[in-house]
Amino acid sequence: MADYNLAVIPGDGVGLEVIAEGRKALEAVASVTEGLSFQFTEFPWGSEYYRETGNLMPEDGIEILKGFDSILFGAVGDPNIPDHITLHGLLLPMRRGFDQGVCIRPAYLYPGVESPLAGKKAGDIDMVIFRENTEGEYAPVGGRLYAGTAHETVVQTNMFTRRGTERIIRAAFEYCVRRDKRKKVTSVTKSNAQSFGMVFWDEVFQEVSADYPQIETESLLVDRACMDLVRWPEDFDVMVASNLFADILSDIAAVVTGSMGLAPSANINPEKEYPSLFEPVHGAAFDIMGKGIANPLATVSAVAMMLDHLGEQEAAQKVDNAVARCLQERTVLTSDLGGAASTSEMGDEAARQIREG
Ligand code: GGG
Repeated sequence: MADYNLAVIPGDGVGLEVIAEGRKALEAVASVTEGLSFQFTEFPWGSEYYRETGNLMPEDGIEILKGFDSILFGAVGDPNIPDHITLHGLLLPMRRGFDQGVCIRPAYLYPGVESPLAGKKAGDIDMVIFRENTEGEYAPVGGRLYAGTAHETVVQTNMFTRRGTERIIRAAFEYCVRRDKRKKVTSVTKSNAQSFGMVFWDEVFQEVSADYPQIETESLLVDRACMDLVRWPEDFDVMVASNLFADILSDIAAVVTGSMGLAPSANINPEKEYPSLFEPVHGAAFDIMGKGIANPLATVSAVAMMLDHLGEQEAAQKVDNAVARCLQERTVLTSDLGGAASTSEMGDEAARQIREG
């Protein structure tokens, strides 16, 4: 048990709405857990800050955040600023600056939640996606020449390092060993087309898998993996994929388990040299921002992942159980799950469940 120093960055759009509920969950769990407390420092970084200063975060933003135990992040994106400016100005510098190479995205079909896929029962879909988080297709490597001319030339290069590739694949296997489930790791690439980077990924997957003979393995092309996520999602246990592929796969996984509003994400610095970052998978959600109807449970589940990473397993379990009870009881739910509750009513219910659990 300890007093944790948390950096809170609500960011943009519905991020501002759901992060307030994430804080409520942390305050609730602290109130029922002996010796656990949190100090919050909130940073107003994001698109408004960009309009005022020309940057999404201060130049020394990474330095400022370095001393915190963890970062709770909302969302980034603005209808009037190009997405590549917002994403590359705030979230990606933190993932790279803090060497958060391991991104963990669980997707579980909870009791009380209906999948859009026919015939799926609670627990049928239960997978954890491991996303390489600092390189691959997100590497800012490339350039643009002769802009606006007939010779306009654009290069965007994927980057795969042995360190980054082996680290994420090994993290997926290690997690699979600890997880009390089917014990299979699926690697997803497109090595028939991407004959350098993804062939390399497949080779590293083979090498690492040799250290885990007790774990079943499979390698799928990304198009096949997308089909299977929709037609046979129960076949997946732990998946591992590159930065872009795993981002897309985790959106499909979130939707087949009932809602983007339930999907949490942990951006982990495995060596714990720097703070890790916890966020909902969803973005700023321009279509519903400001309406107070976003589902905050993805953020509450991200809070549980943060507690687990900090070594507060008992507190993490209290928060996870509270989310499961909210969904099973179905008395207070946001509209994505068929209810009529506001974001803050849903957050209050999660906090009540944590306190009374
Ligand atoms: N809460 C995360 C967020 O703001 N997501 C927006 C987004 O586009 N993220 C891209 C990514 O995670 O790679």
